[in-house]
Amino acid sequence: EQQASEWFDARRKLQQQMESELMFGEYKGKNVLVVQMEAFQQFVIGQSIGGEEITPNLNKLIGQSLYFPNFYHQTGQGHTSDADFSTSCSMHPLPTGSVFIRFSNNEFDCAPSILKTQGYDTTVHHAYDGSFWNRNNMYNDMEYDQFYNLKNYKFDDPLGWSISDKSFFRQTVDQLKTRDSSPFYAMAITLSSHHPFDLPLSTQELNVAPFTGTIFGDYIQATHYVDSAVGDLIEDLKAAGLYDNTILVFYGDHDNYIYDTSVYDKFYGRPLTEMEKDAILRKVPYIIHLPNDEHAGVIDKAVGQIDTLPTIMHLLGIPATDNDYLMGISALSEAPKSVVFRNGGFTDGMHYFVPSSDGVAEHGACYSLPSGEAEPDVAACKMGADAAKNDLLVSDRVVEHDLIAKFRKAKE
Ligand code: GP9
Repeated sequence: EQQASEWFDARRKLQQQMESELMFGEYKGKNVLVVQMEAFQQFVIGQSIGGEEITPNLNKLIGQSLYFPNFYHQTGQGHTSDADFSTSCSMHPLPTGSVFIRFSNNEFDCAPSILKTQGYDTTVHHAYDGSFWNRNNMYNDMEYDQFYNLKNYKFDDPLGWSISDKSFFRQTVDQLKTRDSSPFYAMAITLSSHHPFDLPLSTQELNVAPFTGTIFGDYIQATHYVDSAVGDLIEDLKAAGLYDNTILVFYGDHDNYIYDTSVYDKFYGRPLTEMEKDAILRKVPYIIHLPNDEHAGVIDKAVGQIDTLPTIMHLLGIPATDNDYLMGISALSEAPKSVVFRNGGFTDGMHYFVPSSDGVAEHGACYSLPSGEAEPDVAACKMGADAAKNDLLVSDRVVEHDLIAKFRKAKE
C-alpha cells in the first residue's frame, strides 16, 4: 500500500510537468469525442492494396491532426474492455480476466468523473448489448451520465454483430445533438471490424489479392469499411456544427488476433524483423484532431492507451491533483516515460523489450530503437524491464485491493 502510494506521488510530479508546457489548457471547454476502433491495427495506415488506399479518410485526417506513429495498445485478456479501461481510467488492465467484469465496483479515476467536475456532460455509445463485458455496471460506476447501447439505436443497417459503423456513427451524432448545452465528453466504440471480419460482399470494395478469401484479406476489407464510416462521421460532425469545437481522438483497441506473422511479410513484401513481429501486433493508430486543424504534425514519442486521459486533461487544462490516481502521462508532455505492455514488455522510444515466458528479464530480447537491431547485451533493457514489472504490480494491487478508495479514506 505504502509503496503504491509513493509510486503515485512520484508519478504526479511527472504528470504535473504538463501544466507549464505547450498546449496546456489551450482547448479549455471544448467538446471531446473519443472513438475506440475495434481491432484496428496501425499497419494498414498509409498503405495501399490493389492500387487503392486502405484508409484514405484516416490518412487525410492524419495530415490535419496530431499523429503518433509509436502508439501501443496495452490490453490483456479483457480485450476491448481492457482498452476502454486503460484509456478511460489511466490504469493497466489485469494479468487475467477483465477489470470491467471482476472489479467494476472498485474506485477508479476515470474520464467521466474527472470531466464532470469541469461541467462536462458525459456519454458512452456502443451499439451492442449493454450487459456485454459488464458495461452497464462499469459505466455506471465510471459515472457516465448516459450509456447509449443497442436498445437506444435503430436497427436500420444490420452488419456483423450489430448495426454498421456507418449507422452507429450517424445515430451517435444525432444523440450528441440532443444533449444539453454543456460541453460533452463522449466515447464511441465501433464494432464492424470485429473478428472474423467477414463483412458481406456488398461492403467489400477493395481488390485484396493476393489475400482474397483469407481472414487477412477480410480484415483489410473491414478496416477499409470502417475508414469509410470515419469519413462519414467527419462529414456528419461538420454538418452538425461540431467539428470545429470538438477534440477528436481516434485509436485502435487491440490487435486483430492474426498471429501468423508471415502474412505481414507478404503484405510488406519483405520479412519482418524479430522486433517488428512483436511491435506490429501492439501498434494501433492514435490520432488527435484539434479544432481548425491546429497543431497538425507527427509526434514520434512512444505512448500508450493509459496516457490518453492525461493527454485530454492537458488539452483541456485540467491539472492532475494530489487526489487523482492516474498512471499515464500526457502524450503531449516532455516528461520522460515508457509504455508498459501487459506481458511485461516495454518501450521508452530508445529500447523495445520483449519478455520471455518465464518473466526473467535476462531471458528476454532487447532491441535498440530506431534501428530495431538486437542489443548485444539484454542488460540494456534490465532497468526498464524491472520498472515495467513494478508498474504492473502497482496497478494490479490498486485494482485488486481497491487501493484508491483506501488512499482517499486515509487522507480524510
Ligand atoms: C462487443 C465488443 C467486442 O461489445 O466490445 O469486444 P471484444 O470481443 O473485441 O473484446
